Amino acid sequence: MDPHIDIDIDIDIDIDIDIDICSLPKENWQRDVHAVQLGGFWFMPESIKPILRVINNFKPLPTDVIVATFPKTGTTWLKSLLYSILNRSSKHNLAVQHPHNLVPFLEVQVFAESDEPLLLAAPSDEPRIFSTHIPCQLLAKTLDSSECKVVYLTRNPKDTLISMWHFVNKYKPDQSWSLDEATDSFCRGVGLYAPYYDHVIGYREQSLKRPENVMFVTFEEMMEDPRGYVKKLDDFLGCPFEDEDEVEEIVKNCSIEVLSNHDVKKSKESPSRIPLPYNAFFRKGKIGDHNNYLSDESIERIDTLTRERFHSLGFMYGI
Ligand code: PAP
Repeated sequence: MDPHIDIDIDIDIDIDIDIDICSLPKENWQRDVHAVQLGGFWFMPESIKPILRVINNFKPLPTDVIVATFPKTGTTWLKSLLYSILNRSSKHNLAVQHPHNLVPFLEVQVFAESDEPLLLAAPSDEPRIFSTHIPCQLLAKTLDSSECKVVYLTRNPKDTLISMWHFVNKYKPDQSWSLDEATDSFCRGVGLYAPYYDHVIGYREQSLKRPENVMFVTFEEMMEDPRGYVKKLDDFLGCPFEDEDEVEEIVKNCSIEVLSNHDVKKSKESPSRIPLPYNAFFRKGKIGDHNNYLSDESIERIDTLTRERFHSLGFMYGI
């Protein structure tokens, strides 16, 4: 990956808190499911208010740690890793709680209902760990206002698309969504928190501008060397391990095999404010699953976009 990337995108867009959602541009994401556009990104209409609450009310503490991701790029995995790194003896908690409860989403859980954050963590808990899918372009002011640490995880666009397509078809079976439709939406840049490319580029740029505060990681690098990445995350967060066995233990406890096999993960319970079974966030967790689904034509279409959107900027990732 070329670290000397030169990206100039419009970051830090001003948004009016009293925005009329009906006035926002609307576009088909799936058949009969519309997304609305805010600040150049697409969201479900019901997500707009909570997102604006986060943008306007979230005041990160310098000790906060934030997991930032585009959906389906490995959020659940990174949550469990960071939770384990920051709470060294976390094995039991990971066995009985979902990573989405241990590391709540700002826009889905913490600011779901009001401008006041829900107290999901004890006030004395430091560092607090939150997560978000909100693009950097909308959150830059908030993140810049604090010395908090942000870890952004991204994933190959084709595997990200396939993961989302499976997720939607499994958990919203009434809205059968063909892979061609899903690919088309992805390439048009319409979807949850989409366009994917702008999302990645925004955080990538921040990580280059503020490397002490924003760390940019890919699913593939982490999958190929999980031990090395646990140590890198650890160094970034300023709490280095002294014991290699601890690193090994964290990698094992956060593997998809271990995480998805805890009894609670197999139950029908839902993580707080997320109306889906615990196991909805675990499927294969592999690199390259798109090869089992995408046609050569679709692969070429996405790769062309990846070259245009990433490679032309010197960011040699995603193909
Ligand atoms: P979210 O953004 O909706 O919270 P997220 O966790 O980012 O979802 O994505 C789920 C993907 O991460 C799934 O990928 P797949 O569909 O290609 O299989 C899921 O399997 C994968 N995943 C979840 N936990 C882990 C883990 N511990 N290790 C590796 N991959 C994981």
